[in-house]
Amino acid sequence: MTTETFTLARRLRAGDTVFSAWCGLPEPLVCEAIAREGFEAVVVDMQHGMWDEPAAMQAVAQIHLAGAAPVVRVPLWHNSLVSRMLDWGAEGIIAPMINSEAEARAFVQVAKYPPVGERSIGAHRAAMIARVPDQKFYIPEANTTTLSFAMIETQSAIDNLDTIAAMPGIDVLFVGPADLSFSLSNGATLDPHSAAVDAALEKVLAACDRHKKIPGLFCRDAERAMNKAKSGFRFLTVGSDIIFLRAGAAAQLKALK
Ligand code: 3PY
Ligand code: MG
Repeated sequence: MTTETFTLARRLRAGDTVFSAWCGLPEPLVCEAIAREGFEAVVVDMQHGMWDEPAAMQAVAQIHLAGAAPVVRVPLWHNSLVSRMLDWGAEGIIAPMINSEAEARAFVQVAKYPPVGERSIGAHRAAMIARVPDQKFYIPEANTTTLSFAMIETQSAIDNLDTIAAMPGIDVLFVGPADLSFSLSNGATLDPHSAAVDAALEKVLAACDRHKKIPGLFCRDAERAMNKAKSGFRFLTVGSDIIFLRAGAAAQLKALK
């Protein structure tokens, strides 16, 4: 018996492109409703979103039961949450601001079991979510059935792209274009679509190609996501729950005028 219900890693490793939703509102039902519209993955954003741990644990289960892959972005420098969220059934973990080889290694230590890292044993909830009898079935495959996303969002990360991408156990280089634009311009420009960001995206694609890693990108809308999927990015997030909600409310209000 295998963890066949974990589909995201298998699909991305096979070369598929996956579009994901992104949720910051701390309500599992919002994630479930969005997943049920047909998104293939949903990110629970514990960095800038308002999630606490019990709600995030519930969201992971509800996203999975709604047929999408749950991915969690942990808060900055919260490596202890990485294996916790994997233990609760996340198929992928996004770690913000991975700027150096040492930070990539520290992330892998908690995200992957030996011999790749030192993730601690205790995946009882993940085994339930994966619908296997117990963790003995989940653990041997977990290094390949779950994904580590290193966020590339600073000048230092761009400078250290090759050592981050080469790190065994880092599966995805996931670009945060807002922080990246701010860092590349030394705090002068916040523009996720800037020419400097686009140039850095080409470097990320090339590093992924060299090191056989999966390129990912945060996008504010479907147009940008489609456009960047064409250039080679394969895990693309589209908007967010709050963007969808505000756009829906604004459109209805406008129609009343
Ligand atoms: C960024 O663009 O910096 C992100 O982290 C996306 O949420
Ligand atoms: Mg960011």
